[in-house]
Amino acid sequence: MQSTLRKKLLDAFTEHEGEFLSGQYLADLMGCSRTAVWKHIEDLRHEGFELEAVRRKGYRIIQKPDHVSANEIRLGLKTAIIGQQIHYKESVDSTQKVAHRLSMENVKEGTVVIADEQIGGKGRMDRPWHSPKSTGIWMSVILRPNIPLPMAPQLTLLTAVAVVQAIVENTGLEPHIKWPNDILLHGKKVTGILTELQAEADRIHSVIIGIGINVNQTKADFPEELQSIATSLSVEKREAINRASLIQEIFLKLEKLYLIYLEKGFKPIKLLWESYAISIGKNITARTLTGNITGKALGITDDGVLQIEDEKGVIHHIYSADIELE
Ligand code: BTX
Repeated sequence: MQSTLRKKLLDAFTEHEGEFLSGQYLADLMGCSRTAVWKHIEDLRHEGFELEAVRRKGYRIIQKPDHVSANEIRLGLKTAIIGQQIHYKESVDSTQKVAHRLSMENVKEGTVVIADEQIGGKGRMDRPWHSPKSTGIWMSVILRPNIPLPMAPQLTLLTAVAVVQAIVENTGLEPHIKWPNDILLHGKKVTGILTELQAEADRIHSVIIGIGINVNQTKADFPEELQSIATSLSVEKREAINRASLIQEIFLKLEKLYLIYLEKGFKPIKLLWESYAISIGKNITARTLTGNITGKALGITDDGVLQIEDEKGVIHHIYSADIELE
């Protein structure tokens, strides 16, 4: 009940962005007394929202805190699918694990798990993902596309495009993508994406897309072994970034691209992906589980598979690897 009222309140402020809303208007909308509205407003204040209250005009939200719980993300959210359900945890082992559990319970498509901190954040092949408290975006999105299993890696590429577009939109920074899942700023990793599947036979039950973004860490916040390879948005931009606003932008871009993808397939996404990729046309080494392949990166196929031409002119198809640029 409380959370439904809260949602109504935040939805009203979202719809009337920057405007004053009177106590009476909100009371009518929420179906409660003006005193109850005032209590909700006070609660928001305690949670760090900056609100202005003016006699005869009402209330207006001036700034939301840099929290990433459902409230801050709901205020201003313009999507219809992604982020409509948010499970926020202050501290969690890995948002992927929580999302896997929720997905088994058949939660709605677009449900997102967000944590302020991960103790056991993971990358690909069970590598650790450093996810310190209150500085980054650590989240997992549950999707249920009706696509065959081999197409699932395309969603990693799609997500990378969405995150890059959102970063460009929100910060003006210009990140690049290194196949398949690294987003880099000035050659350093600012984002990692981990796509995991729940499938039966060759049908996908759900795709769990883990997104880790370094947002407000300082250089010193990174452990020594990451300092030369990792960076954050605020290090590059030299100012603090509001995480909730960036999350909203990611949801919006992700939803737009996802709907295009479901309707038109991977081709339009592929073109966008290639426009942000740094490796295409360059000499690279792909470190795969079965050995290294060095050559020129030709591009990706319509299925999202990386093609490398070695010095003998043989074209290799790379499904999974770490890439080094030469
Ligand atoms: P990856 O395997 O491509 O990258 C993992 C490697 O990246 C690590 O071995 C380390 O060298 C480096 N690394 C670790 N932490 C960071 C960091 N914060 N910034 C930059 N480099 C780092 C990438 O895997 C996929 C990461 C997905 C993370 C999200 S967070 C939400 C969700 N929950 C979860 O447990 N994982 C995903």
